[in-house]
Amino acid sequence: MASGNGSTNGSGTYFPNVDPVKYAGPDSRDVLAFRFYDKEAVIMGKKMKDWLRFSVCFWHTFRGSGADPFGRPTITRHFEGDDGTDSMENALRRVEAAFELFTKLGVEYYSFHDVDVAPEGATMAETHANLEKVTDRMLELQKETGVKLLWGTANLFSHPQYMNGAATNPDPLVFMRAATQVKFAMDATHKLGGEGFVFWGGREGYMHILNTDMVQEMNNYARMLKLAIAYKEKIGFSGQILVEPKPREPMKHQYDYDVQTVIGFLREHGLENDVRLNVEPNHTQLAGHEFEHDIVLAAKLGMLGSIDANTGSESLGWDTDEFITDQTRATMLCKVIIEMGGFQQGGLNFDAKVRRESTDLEDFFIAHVASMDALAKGLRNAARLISEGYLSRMLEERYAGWASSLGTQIGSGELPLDRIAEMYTTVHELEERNGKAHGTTSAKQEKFIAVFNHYIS
Ligand code: XLS
Ligand code: NI
Ligand code: NI
Repeated sequence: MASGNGSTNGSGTYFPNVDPVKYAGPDSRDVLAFRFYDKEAVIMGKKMKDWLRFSVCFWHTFRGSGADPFGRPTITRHFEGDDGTDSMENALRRVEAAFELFTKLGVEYYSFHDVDVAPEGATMAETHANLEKVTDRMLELQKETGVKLLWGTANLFSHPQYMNGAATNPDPLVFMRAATQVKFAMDATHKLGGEGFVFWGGREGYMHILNTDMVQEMNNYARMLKLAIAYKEKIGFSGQILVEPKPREPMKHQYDYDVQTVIGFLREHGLENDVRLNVEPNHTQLAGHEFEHDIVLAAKLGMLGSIDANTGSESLGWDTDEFITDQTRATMLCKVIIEMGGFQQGGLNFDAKVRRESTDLEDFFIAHVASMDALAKGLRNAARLISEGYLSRMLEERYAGWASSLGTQIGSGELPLDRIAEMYTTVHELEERNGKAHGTTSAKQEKFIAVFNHYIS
């Protein structure tokens, strides 16, 4: 494919040289075709597109420039116009290009931050008017294309006024600025029929403990969530409120550290029924866990709302936001989705970007297609793994003791500590006599992996 040049000689205005991506089957060698993603195909009772609910994020795909802390932008896009500025004209052109890309990829959802889609004005009122104007056009484009909004969010981290935090700022006036942005962004999300509203606390953390009142800051963060929940009720917004954990970057420590921390925080403030989690595996890795750890934990605790489908490089200590292309990871992730019965209002949102060195226009099409296809393959693998049931039977067997009458008596709290000690003393004596102590049963890790690998093909 040659790069699109904005002419209108093919289908579409912005990417005339890219045809809508089609399912071509596993034998295809075309990187702009799906080998496994057959969106209408039914797997375990549900269409592939409904299991996966793919979403393209606006910020990386349409605002990504390849700039990094050490270098200037490397990527220029023809739909940015001549000047590439943050003008309304560019903003409106960009959304046209975005919907053409969504449609050609065949994704049904997208996500955005307020400032990705509309430029900030000189005043709050002007910023609001810009957002209204651009989102009005987005609403029309949604109606024309059938593409829907997965979630919206307010960018509470880029503006210099947020350098000391947004909701967690020592200054209440900055909290108010953040609250104002949240209100406008929630209104826009509601107008667009969004299925969620995300809080990612980029600046909600600290750089040094000596100048920080952690408890004040965490209480204020909870206050912001409570205000958003109340406002959601007020306007009749039915999307889910989501918190996206991340341990650090840009701050040294962030309060939304990981899934376990956020769930504890939500419970502390009585928010566990009103908030779900948007889990991003690259953040999980930054927290020192394996790729799938937080997704599995959130799902098992009934708290997984949505996924920012990306991955990082373990050898690098930052959020590299890479597209998922690895089969083991894709299968692990889809196993969780099937086990929880699919998403309710969430989806697989590509919070991922092409590399700084991937400067061709076709690169971002290829990146999305490759990841959608890897995840589609992962879904097929996971469906076979789950329906054949070997792995779940092995897991059940490993914990069978807890299903026995002794296990349930302990689990239910029926047996007090002294009774347990008394019983165990007798059991231990018996075991010693027979020379068979408990606790040395093989964990079968290699067998579990080997069985899992049977489905990675
Ligand atoms: C940054 C986050 C961000 C959120 C949305 O690391 O992943 O992109 O998803 O604000
Ligand atoms: Ni994210
Ligand atoms: Ni991230």
